[in-house]
Amino acid sequence: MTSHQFPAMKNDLLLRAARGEKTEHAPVWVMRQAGRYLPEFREVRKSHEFFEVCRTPELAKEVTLQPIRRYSGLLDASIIFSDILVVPQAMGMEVLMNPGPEFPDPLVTPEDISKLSKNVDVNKELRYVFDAITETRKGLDGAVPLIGFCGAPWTLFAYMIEGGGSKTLQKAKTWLFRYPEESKALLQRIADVCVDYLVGQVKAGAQLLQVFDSWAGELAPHDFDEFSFPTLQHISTQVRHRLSEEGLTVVPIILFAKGANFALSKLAKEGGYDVLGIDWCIDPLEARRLVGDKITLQGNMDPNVLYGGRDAIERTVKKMCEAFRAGGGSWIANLGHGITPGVDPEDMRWFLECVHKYSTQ
Ligand code: 1CP
Repeated sequence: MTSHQFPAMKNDLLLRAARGEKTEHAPVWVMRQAGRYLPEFREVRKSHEFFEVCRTPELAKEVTLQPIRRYSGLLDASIIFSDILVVPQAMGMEVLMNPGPEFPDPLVTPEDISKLSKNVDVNKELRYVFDAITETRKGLDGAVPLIGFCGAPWTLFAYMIEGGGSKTLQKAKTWLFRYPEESKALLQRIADVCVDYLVGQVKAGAQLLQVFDSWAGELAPHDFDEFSFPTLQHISTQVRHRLSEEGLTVVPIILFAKGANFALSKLAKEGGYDVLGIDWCIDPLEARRLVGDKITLQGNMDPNVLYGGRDAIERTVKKMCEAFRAGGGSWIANLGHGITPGVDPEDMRWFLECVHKYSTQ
């Protein structure tokens, strides 16, 4: 139940796979499927700034639907067009996109935490995302489920301190090692906003949720355990608790902790997620061995294979499908990270066609 009435679902493959059911073929979607590799997206961006697209429900709906229209019948999910950095914005930080993320005033020392908003009202600050979700869900007309998402606390913490992308995360790690207690308090504060934000997305119409911990693999396993894992577990537990308390559908939750393959076993046992995303640095069969048979896996082709031509794409998809099938259990086909701007949209189509061909049971 949500507070809205939506069209009946015509394709619920993704929802079934996420709940651990066997499906006719692996449902497939691609991280960043609405984005710069699509000419129709670049066209919208010519006249609208990045966060303007996020903040205008009509535009966010349009770009979310672009890949669904272009690859009609081939994609099994849509993901709301937004960015993980809308959460730091809601917490009172300024974020620019040019072309990568830039924080003019990043957090430098723990004293700067006092500059963040004390009580973040997501219904006010992120209402535009909820409205975009409701509009998009209507616009999809039941074609495929709509995924809502947020960034994981550790990944957001890293951006808020680094002030943008970083190769080494030196500043964010300095905080972890020099100010561990202040860091944990900030991570927890971010996690609480994420919980409210994810619950609000389900209320607005999101049918699945994904948490992106893009920088998880930059941490030593013991640092991941200490700083990232507790907040990831807090999010899954609290979101489920709040959804059931408020009489909303307890939707499946996906965690993509990129590069944290060392943590797969623990995440499967104690993380509280229905689906675990994997990147291409682990064999799907090995991932299955680590997570057991209850969890759905998602992934995992190297996005750069999309630059290798049709034969390379077909060979790799075939191998990926064989490995996931050999492992047993349910899975969702995806790339091992987001699709990049230089990919030819027809090569993306070929990837989707190959998944349909080789993942049919
Ligand atoms: O000019 C543009 O249009 C900017 C390109 C772009 C796009 C299309 C950015 C800037 N964000 C997005 C959309 C986006 N970001 C989505 C949309 C839904 C979809 O998948 O189709 C999603 C899910 C994200 C999530 C996101 N943003 C992540 C997590 C996933 C990942 O790739 O690891 C991260 C780390 C970001 C930060 C971000 N936003 C944009 C860029 C270029 C980046 C990464 C910068 C960096 O390298 O640190």
